[in-house]
Amino acid sequence: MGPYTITYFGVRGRCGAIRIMMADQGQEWKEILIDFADWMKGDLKASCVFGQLPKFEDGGLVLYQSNAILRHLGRNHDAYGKDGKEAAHIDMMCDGIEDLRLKYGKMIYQEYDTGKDPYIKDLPNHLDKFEAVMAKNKTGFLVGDKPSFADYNLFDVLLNHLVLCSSCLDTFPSLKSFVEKMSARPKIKAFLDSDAYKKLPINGNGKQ
Ligand code: 6SG
Repeated sequence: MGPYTITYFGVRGRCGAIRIMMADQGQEWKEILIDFADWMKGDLKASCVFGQLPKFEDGGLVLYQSNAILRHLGRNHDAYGKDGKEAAHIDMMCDGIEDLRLKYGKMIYQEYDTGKDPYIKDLPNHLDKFEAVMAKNKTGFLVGDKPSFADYNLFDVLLNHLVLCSSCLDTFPSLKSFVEKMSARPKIKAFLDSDAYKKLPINGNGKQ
């Protein structure tokens, strides 16, 4: 497997979870950051299967779609459950995280000024679902007893939401402890403290 390469815009965005997962799994990867002017030339866009980034390369394998990339890393690094039943639950959680990520993206990119406050007000009605799963599993992870790609995905989305609203996990003890423990994993901590991570804004329009 590998070496891995990410081609994406200079944001955390849809590569936040992928990068955190690679860091925690002890992987090194190459970053190709594309600026807006280069993207607008259109050649790279035309070469992408869905006309969008991120693009991910694992040796000769070229992948698009951030969740497909996470699943691929899950298979490569034994982070996709211990059997088919766990894998199915991990898929289910990842799809639930995608629903929240899409709602967040819509608010950030399309209606930040009018939508931010109602979004924060409604947020507990989404976070409580993840809290319930996390509390029920009791291992500190969504499924099974070690991190899966869904955990890295949830962790990234929760970090973004803590920037949006620093108190958003105060009523969700299992999620709060999950974020604290994931943040303290040595390789994740080193990555989150790195300039490579800190220099990137969360979103492409500067809102957060
Ligand atoms: C945008 O939506 O970064 N890809 C985005 N935008 C460029 O021409 N389902 C897939 C997946 O999960 C979604 C891909 C995603 O992988 S991500 C893309 O390729 C396009 O469609 C959010 C992000 N935005 C960065 C960005 C938006 C505005 C300024 C910077 C890039 C530069 C200008 C427009 C796009 Fe830009």
